[in-house]
Order: sequence, then C-alpha cells, then structure tokens
Amino acid sequence: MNYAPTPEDRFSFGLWTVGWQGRDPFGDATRPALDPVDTVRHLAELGAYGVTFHDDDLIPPGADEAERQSHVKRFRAALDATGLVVPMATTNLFTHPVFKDGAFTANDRDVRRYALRKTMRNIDLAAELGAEVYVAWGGREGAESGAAKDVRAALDRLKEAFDLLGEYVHGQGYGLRFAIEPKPNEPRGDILLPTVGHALAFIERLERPELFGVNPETGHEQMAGLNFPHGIAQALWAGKLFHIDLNGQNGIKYDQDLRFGAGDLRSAFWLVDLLETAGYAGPRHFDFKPPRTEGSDGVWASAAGCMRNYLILKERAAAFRADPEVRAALLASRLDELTRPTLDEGETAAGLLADRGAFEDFDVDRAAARGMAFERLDQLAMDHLLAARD
Ligand code: XLS
Ligand code: MN
Ligand code: MN
Repeated sequence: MNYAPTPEDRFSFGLWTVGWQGRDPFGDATRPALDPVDTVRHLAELGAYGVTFHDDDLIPPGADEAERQSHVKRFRAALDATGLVVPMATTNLFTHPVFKDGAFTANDRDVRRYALRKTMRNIDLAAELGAEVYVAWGGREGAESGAAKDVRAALDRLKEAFDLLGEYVHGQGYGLRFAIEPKPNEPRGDILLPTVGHALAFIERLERPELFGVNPETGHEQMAGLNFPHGIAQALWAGKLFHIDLNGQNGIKYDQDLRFGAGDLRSAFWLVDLLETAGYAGPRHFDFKPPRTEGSDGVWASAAGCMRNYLILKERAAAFRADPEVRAALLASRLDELTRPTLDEGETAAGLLADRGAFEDFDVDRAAARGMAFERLDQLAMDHLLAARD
C-alpha cells in the first residue's frame, strides 16, 4: 500500500510545530531555528498542502514595517513557488511577558486593548494570505489561584473580545471564521474554556455565533481524561468543527504534542474513522512537536510520520467499515436501531402514555437479558487496526 500524502489529503502543519527548538521548562533549545521559507519547501516536498502560523512565527516581534513586509514577501514567494496554501493563522498571545496574566482577559485593561490590536493586525495578514480560519487559543487566559481571577468578569471580557473581532471580520468583508481552541491547563494552572464542551456553550452566548466554531486538539482533551472522538462528534453534531489539531498524548499528563498516531492509537483509529465517515472537509492540521531528542532529520521524519499514520488509519477504518462481518456485527449490536427515532412520526407524549407495550406490558427482564455483542464488534475493529484480517 502506498501511504504517500498528496495535497488532496489536506494535511497542514504550523510553522511552530516542526520549528519547535526543543526548549522546555527544564532545558534549553536542542535544535537551531528554522527559516519559514525552508519549512514551506520541506512541507511541500513531504506532500503537505498547507502551512499555518502565529504572527510571531513569521514576523519576529519588534520588527519595523519594512522588515515586516520583507518577511511576508519572502513567505509569499515560497508559497507561490510550492503551491502550499495558508488555511489558518493565529495570534501569539502567550509568549511575551506582557501576557503573563492573560490577553483578552488580563486584569489590566491596557493589556487587553494591546492584545486586540495585535490580533486585528494579524487577522488582516491572514485574510491577505487567503486563510479561511482564524484560531484563538487562550493559553494565558486563566489563573493559578482563586481570588486572582473573577471568572464571570473574565468571561464577559472574553465575549467582548470575540464580539469585537467578529464585528471586525464582518465589517472588513473577510471570509474568515474563528475556531476557539480549548485546553484545560498549561501554561496557566487552569485555563478558561477548558474543554470542547465549555467552548461550544460559550460560543452560543456570542453576538455572531455563526462566525465561531472550535479547534479541538487531541492531547488537550486527553489531558483532561476525556474521549477525544466523542468531543469531536459533538462538535460535528453542532456544526462547529471548523478546524482540528491532531497529535498524540499518553493520558493525563503535560501537553505532550507527540506525532499523530503516537499515544492513544485506538482513539486515533476512531477519530480518523469519525472524520472520514462524517465527511469532515477541513484541513487535517498537525499541531505536534518533534521530541527534543531529534535532530533536523528527525523533525521531518516525525512530520512525515503524522501524515503516514493518518493515511494508514484511514485505510484501516475504511476496511473495517467495508467488512461484511463488521456490518453484521453492527446489526447484532443494533446500531441501526439507534438511528431510528424513539417516537413514531407524529407521536406525542399522549401516544407514548397510551402505548401499554412501552411500559405496562414491557418485559423488562427479557430486555435486560439481551447482550449487546459489543465485544465481538470491538475485536473486529482491533483486528482491522492491527492488520490481523488481511
Ligand atoms: C498549545 C496550543 C497552540 C495553539 C495555537 O497548546 O496547541 O499551539 O494550537 O496557538
Ligand atoms: Mn498541544
Ligand atoms: Mn493546538
């Protein structure tokens, strides 16, 4: 089987992912900085279709207008030469010490105003480069101690910020939609909008909810012990999966950002199965970090591994769905019944109350004795995942 990615697979990478130099809380960089132009060339050679960035990944903070223009020009030339596109961009509202207490929800009002201006400036660039999604990850929007943050006031400020940005994008006529990225903690002790569910509920309180969706990241949900495919399914159900950050994570610990397929492989299998069967059409964006043990070659091997693992899992998931024994097993587990509405068409509460078969004459013990046959179904999935049915 050929697992070589092509642009049709819509794989994209952030400049900060392969460009991570390996600096962590206990150690210095283990790799040199990458030039964004070289990154674009490498990604195109590997078969990616897109590249994404934070403002500061592309334009070093503090650059004057002329420097800024020259960075953008070089980057644009590399995009034109390779055919790579920019499907998404985002703002760095977490590295500079000014953001130590947050950006849109910092207690200091002048910091909040600066954060909005920094974001609007990069939104202009994102629109200019043709991005369709603008990610907002509020890594510093949070607290380490109770009285330090009035969470209800902070949520008012977060809503104020997103309402303003929505208004701005609308007014400018940009074809951009926002994708809010949840994360439970790190770098703050507790971050606002910690999970997909929190973000989905928040979005409904905004003035232009149609402009806002989510950008869930595998490891972020798993850091909270949550089932990532379930979170993605709910985002899809709500029509809010605007973007996705794929990577790997081994359970509840720091944000590992392993390459996709590392960490919880079974969860990755169900995720790919879900994205492919649900017809998710957005980018498959890898937000991972090649471990700091890797040299430059290892960085590209790790990036290639993300795409290869996705394609392998896509093939395995398709084989699982096409297998006649799996289809029979799905019926035995009565998945078809779940798609059937619980009430008959036009039936009301009165109809249900009048149905003696639903309650008075219902054989509860007999129904309780029925097995669900999920183990057989899951073993078939396992066999497909492990290529034990080929
Ligand atoms: C960090 C986040 C970050 C966002 C973009 O944990 O994943 O990289 O995706 O700012
Ligand atoms: Mn992460
Ligand atoms: Mn991310």
